[in-house]
Amino acid sequence: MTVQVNKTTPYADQKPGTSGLRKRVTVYQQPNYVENYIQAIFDSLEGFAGQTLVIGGDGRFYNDVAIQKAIRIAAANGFGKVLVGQGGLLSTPAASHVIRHYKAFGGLVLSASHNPGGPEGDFGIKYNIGNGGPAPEKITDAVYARTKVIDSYRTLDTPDIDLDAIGTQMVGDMVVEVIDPVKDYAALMQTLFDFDAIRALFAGGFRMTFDAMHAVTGPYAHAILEGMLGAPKGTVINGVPSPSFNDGHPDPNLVYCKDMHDLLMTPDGPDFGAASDGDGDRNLIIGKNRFVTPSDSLALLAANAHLAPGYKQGIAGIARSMPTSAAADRVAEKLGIEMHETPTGWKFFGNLLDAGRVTICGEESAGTGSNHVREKDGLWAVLLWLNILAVRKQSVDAIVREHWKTYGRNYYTRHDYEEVDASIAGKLVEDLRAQLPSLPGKVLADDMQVAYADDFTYHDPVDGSTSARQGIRIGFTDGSRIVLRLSGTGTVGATLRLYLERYEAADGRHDLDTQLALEPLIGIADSLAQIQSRTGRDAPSVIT
Ligand code: G16
Repeated sequence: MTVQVNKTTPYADQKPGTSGLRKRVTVYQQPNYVENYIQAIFDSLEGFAGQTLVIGGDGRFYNDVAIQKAIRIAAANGFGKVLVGQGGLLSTPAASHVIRHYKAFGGLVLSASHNPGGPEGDFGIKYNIGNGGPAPEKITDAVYARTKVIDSYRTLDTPDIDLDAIGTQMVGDMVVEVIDPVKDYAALMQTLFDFDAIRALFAGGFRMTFDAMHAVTGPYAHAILEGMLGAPKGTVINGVPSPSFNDGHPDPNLVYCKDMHDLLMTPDGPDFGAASDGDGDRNLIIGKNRFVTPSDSLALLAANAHLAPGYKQGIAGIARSMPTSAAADRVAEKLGIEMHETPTGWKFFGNLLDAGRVTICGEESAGTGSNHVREKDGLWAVLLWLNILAVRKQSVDAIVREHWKTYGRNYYTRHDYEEVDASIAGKLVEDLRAQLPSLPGKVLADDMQVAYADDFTYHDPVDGSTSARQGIRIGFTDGSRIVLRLSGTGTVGATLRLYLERYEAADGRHDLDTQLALEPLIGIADSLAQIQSRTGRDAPSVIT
């Protein structure tokens, strides 16, 4: 079949962010926008002729259109085979597993994660390398450079393939295999967790609600929780993926899962509540009367992972993104294992996982995962929690309290200011950065003394690469921290993220209201950065 080489002109805005290229659907619908980006990815790679490419997405609007284009471009560029999830679906962690399991060259993950979907919503394309994880900066930088000069793309003139028919079809000389999106992932989960113990937990009357948010985890949660683990039907809610997420916002936090949170706070509510996001890599964990912050969840999972068969030998180390609270650091210290602080973005964990230096990773942005794949994994976190609950036979609340008694509590919150004018946000960060050298030693409100103030630079201990300007950190002598950075996943204007953390020792007070406990730091952050006056906002858009 003749390969078509079509002329195109570059788009100036195809710079990958924290996690691939995320834009409004309407941006992606411009002529050749998808084609340019995918061709730029392939142009930045070497050695894939005849190899396998995995393609999957979270089922959002435009998923099917982009997948058909990607398949044709892959065939015209010389891939030997494409593995694609039935209906175009593969959760992000499942895509990572499929890449690893079938030793694919890499994969295209089509998702804008927790961002809203539908014709007016967001879409995204991310390239993952052969280890199953997001491409490192070396590749994403090369892709961006290529998008700026691209003048042609390769494709074939072939009909759409049937994404619903499991089995193989041909596109030119390339084989396309449509696979069950759940099967391989579910089998992997069975190797990690004690399914008998979790089954016994449900059989004993343990009640759970899992909100799939009309997104990709629905089929996975139905199959694993209700199918394999015997949770009663109805445990999974909103379990049918919808291209617009039923006009919802598939972000599993206390804003978009407020109903579930409120239910868990009632005396008759279930024992355990959980949710996952658009593409299935984030998680929300709530026990009866106890919301578990993502930072605490990372620390708790690391401290208890040995209770699950897949981790019974113990864990090699823990990694967390810089803005994530230091709760996990205390666990690593006690276990005598390595602890790593990386920039925001799951791609920074890949080298540490590949080198066997860490087993569990996590981020404040509701992501936890392990070396079983190279993405964060929402259902994995839920299953590890269930495994721990089944073994310890205690409530989530009791486990959390015991943890704080042993390690102390890191009060933690994140304040987001969304859709701020990008130039105002940029200037705000720049001005704060300029103040940093003068801050160490200064005593600010409430007798808080600054211990250090810098813009985080990461030195990857595995490949020696350096990533600078990864977020402003102002640390205090009592272990408290203020972190400020601009999000790399928003699609409109700029999102300012302010992260606040205060440590309360093991014998300290652990029952304060989080926002009250952090009030002095919130005040200091605002007086240093003048967020409210400069943005004209009197409150954050979202508090997590
Ligand atoms: C992505 C990345 C995460 C990051 C999060 C927020 O998650 O994979 O590593 O923590 O974005 O990033 P930012 O603070 O730059 O917006 P996801 O779930 O959106 O793919």
